Amino acid sequence: MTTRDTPQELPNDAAQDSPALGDAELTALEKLGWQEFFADQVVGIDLEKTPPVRVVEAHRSGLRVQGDGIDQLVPPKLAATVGDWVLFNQVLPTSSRVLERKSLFKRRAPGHDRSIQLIAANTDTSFIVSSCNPDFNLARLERYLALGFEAGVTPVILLTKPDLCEDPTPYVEQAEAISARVPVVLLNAKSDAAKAQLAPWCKPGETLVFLGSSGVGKSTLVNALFGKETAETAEIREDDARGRHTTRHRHMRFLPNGCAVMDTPGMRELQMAEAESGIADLFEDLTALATQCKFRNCKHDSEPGCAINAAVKRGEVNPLRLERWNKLAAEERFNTASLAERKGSDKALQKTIRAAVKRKKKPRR
Ligand SMILES: Nc1nc2c(ncn2[C@@H]2O[C@H](COP(=O)(O)OP(=O)(O)OP(=O)(O)O)[C@@H](O)[C@H]2O)c(=O)[nH]1
Ligand SMILES: [Mg+2]
Ligand SMILES: [Zn+2]
Repeated sequence: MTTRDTPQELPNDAAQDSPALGDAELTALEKLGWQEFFADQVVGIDLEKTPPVRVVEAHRSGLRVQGDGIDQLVPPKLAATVGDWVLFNQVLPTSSRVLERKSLFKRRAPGHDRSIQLIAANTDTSFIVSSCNPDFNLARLERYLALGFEAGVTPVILLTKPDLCEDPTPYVEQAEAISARVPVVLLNAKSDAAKAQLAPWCKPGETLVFLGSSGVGKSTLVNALFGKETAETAEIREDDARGRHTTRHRHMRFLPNGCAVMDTPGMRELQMAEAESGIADLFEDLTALATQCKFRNCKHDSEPGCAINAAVKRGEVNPLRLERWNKLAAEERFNTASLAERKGSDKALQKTIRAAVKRKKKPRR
């Protein structure tokens, strides 16, 4: 065991935001969002030996986990993310078992190493936050929503800063037109009303995550829910309404009623991968129409018998939306294939290495 595998006790000040202890009826695990779904997975397991803990923060140096009387940092080698429930191996933390997830929000990792980055696990609601200002972008919202659907999480669009624009109606109309399945809430994150507007989703045992570009007000909304400054916020740039990447790492805080709230840094790049069904759900009307195209591999470009293009001509489908769907779907196919290829080549490489090791071990005659 290397020293990096040894759990480190956190300094006192790091533990100051531990779960709220106000509600005596909840157990320590329930305060962290423990649900039947996870309890069912640990029947017959010795929980003294491997107690359940939840990943509450992700740092470069590792993952902070909390459980009943446990608050530690685990080296980043553990393949878990914020929101995960883990059966904590106290001797070798990186060998802890990650419990099956209820949901998982992930994206293709930025940069060139073809991999998936896990963003948030076991969330029940994903709030996709956008502001009523020039940074509002339909295509970007659709990306978040498709990944939300793919994650198996109910997405809700939150439109902030209505107080800073003359008329928020066009923003609301555009957001509402994206999908009939996605509620849209217009709210001033700095107002007293914000907390009450989000209350329908803040249920005991449930986990919420705030996602969206930098500067849209995610941390301001977290503070609204807690009724105090628990998350750092900062003014956006005046020239282009972009944020300053104030929140640096993903972390969870717990409301006294046992609802977990996750804040995330604004994501610059949101590349689709392994999200085919999420995209299909978001564009369900187009997905359904596509089954009526003459050719199964129709690109909905200029092929004869294309049901989608016919619908565009009849004025039933917005051509710009069709363009965005085509682009997203093509990007998803490319990224998913390239990830699969890498996984395949990794496997092939491992096989070659194993074979070489075997050959080396064979006694020479
Ligand atoms: N007037 C007004 N200001 C808001 C509203 N929401 C957020 N702000 C302000 O917008 C700025 C950015 O808010 P943050 O909460 O830091 O944004 P964020 O999404 O957490 O940004 P990152 O942490 O960088 O990803 C702050 O100055 C907030 O006070 C709103 O609804 N109305
Ligand atoms: Mg923030
Ligand atoms: Zn077609």
